[in-house]
Amino acid sequence: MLVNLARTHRLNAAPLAPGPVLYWMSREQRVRDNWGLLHARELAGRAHPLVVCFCLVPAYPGATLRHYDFMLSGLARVEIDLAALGIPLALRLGDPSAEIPRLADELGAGCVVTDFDPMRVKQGWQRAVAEALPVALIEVDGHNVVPARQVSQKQEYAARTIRPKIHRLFGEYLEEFPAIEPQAAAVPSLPPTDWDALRAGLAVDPAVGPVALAPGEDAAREALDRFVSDRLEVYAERRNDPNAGATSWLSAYFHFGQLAPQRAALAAAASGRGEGQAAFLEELVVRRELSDNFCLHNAHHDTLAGAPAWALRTLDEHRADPRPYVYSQEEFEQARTHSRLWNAAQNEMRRTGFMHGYMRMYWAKKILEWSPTPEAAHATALALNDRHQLDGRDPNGHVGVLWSLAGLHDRPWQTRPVFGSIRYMNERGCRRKFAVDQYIERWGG
Ligand code: FO1
Repeated sequence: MLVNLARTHRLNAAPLAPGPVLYWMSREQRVRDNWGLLHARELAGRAHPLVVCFCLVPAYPGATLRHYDFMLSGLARVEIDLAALGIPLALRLGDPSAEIPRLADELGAGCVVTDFDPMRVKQGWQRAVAEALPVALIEVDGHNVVPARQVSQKQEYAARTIRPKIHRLFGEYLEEFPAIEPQAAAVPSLPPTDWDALRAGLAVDPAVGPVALAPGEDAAREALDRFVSDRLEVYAERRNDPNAGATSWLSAYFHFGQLAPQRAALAAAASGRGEGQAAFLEELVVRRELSDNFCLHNAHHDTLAGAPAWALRTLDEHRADPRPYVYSQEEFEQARTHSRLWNAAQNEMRRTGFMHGYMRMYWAKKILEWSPTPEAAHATALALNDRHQLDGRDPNGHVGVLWSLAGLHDRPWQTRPVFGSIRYMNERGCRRKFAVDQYIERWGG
């Protein structure tokens, strides 16, 4: 087999029948380095056709034109690259719970393969599809180097508990991707996608517009190559300086599946960039897989209720503490706070679709301090993150917000007003770490 079966997981008990194979692409929107597509291709073999489907949901929760523009440009490339391999792309518009079983029925599919995704929305779609299909639905983890279901069977406490589990299996799973074999079997003829008509039919908020990041698999690979050759060397030392431009800027490519984290891990592991390599692999593999582990095993991953019990208790004990400032979601969104540093971070995100990782922590912690309740703070931070960040709606975003506001994967610290024992950050601390005024000047406070 081309694909290690430990990366696969059956989502229903229906049989795997001989016949066409349908790959329902969703989280992994790429043709190269895609374990799900490779597994579907090997199941189809020479005898049966493989058809790829992407089901476009016209109003994915919280997404805006910024996200759809980036995603659809990448998918148009996917269609071209699949065609070069003789594999058709069926683009369906609507709810996957209905569309995928319908297409599988039209094709007389013998099985359906799809991407592992721990998010609530995706899990709901997959459950509905698994129940409706008369044939096997097989999930493939094309996102984690060590598949999430192999790393751990429970929610891990912190990076320190998942790290040894990942490290133990890392060598076994960090393998080179095989090339996908072109398809010679006769395939059902499908009309090419009318991308302009699709764009015109979207029901998304155009107020948050496209950003400058180049979309698609080729652009993602170029961005990875540039990062490894130009910035990985200084990554360990400079990644926490929001002015240094030393981060990878790859998270949007990972979120939309235009780049496999495993491809980035292979490139970093082969780079020979000592400390930078180790620091990047920690973020890319340990922290990223910790986020998938949390969302997979915590049914409340998208609300404050997902936080650890000690954190919920301390936030509750400080519920009535007077707040130094109280802002509405709209005031936060428009960067109308008293803090020039906070406003600058919000502006960076609004304009570029990307806020520096260090500022994301400060930004979210201040939303906790300046909101009427911890629940309102969580809702505001998540809504703004999902609306403006190109990598919003991702397990990493959920974990980042809960880490900042509610002690997830962290421990209790010294008690303070509003925060209780949640780790605190302030502008003075930022000033010790980097040139705050330069950052404010760049983004406007
Ligand atoms: N996945 C889909 O299968 N269909 C969609 O129409 C779709 C829209 C979409 C818009 C913004 C966004 O950030 C994500 C979107 N996704 C869509 C899901 C995405 O591929 C990711 O899998 C999850 O958000 C993270 O796991």
